Amino acid sequence: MKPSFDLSGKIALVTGATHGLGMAMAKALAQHGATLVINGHTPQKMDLAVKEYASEGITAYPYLFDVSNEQAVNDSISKIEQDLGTIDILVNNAGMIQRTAAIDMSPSDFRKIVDIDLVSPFIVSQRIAQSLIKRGTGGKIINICSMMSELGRNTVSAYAAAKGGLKMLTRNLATEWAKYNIQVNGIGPGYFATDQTAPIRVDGHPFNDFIINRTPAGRWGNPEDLGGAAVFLASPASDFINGQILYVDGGILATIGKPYGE
Ligand code: GCO
Ligand code: CA
Repeated sequence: MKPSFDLSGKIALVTGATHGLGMAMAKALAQHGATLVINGHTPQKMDLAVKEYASEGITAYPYLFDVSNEQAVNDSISKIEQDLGTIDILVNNAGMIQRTAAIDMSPSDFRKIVDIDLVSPFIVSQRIAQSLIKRGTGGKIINICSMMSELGRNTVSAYAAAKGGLKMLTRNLATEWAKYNIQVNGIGPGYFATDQTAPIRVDGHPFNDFIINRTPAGRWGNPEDLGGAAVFLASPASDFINGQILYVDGGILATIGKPYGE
């Protein structure tokens, strides 16, 4: 039997899907048949995003809510369920980064990053799992992790702590919800050309050359490079895969790196 990557009849919610990696993954899910629900928290960005999806023939159903606000998450998911039905596929993509040396990082900023990048995926996953368990036919949760789920780097202490935590949350939720036929996996993007990395990607910034040299593929990832992994982990083709992080990194984690010029 051919493995199925078909998402027809499924409802997918992608958080933080108004731009960047979230948008690229959301497009891929829709192109494979899913009904697409997008979350964002800025009305103007949301309007632009809906138009961008439409320009590619994709209907995106927009829901504005703050993923770190439990009440807002509960109310919005209930609304989505009334409007469209139970969410089958959740991509916890919304996240934020702050690049500040650990010695200067305020505890309140640290907490804010952990709240968005780690606590929010828990809140949204729990709410959606409650409905999936009630319905009883399973579903898919995909947590967007990072290179920083595995590696440290100067200036990203809170982000790395949160993304490392998200990897373990993935394994833990996979453990607890496997019996309901819910698969919880993660995608760990390497270094991608997005707005988030724009400040460290500018020509002449030492980090730009560093990443290109550090990545066996020799380039930054394009958001579209994530589509295949998202579709795979959302589809029946991955039904016996649970608690894994699939790194889409051009080979970074496979290697210690190489000296410049090699
Ligand atoms: C950084 C980058 C990373 C990436 C990504 C790597 O400052 O090192 O922004 O954090 O965004 O998550 O996988
Ligand atoms: Ca962009």
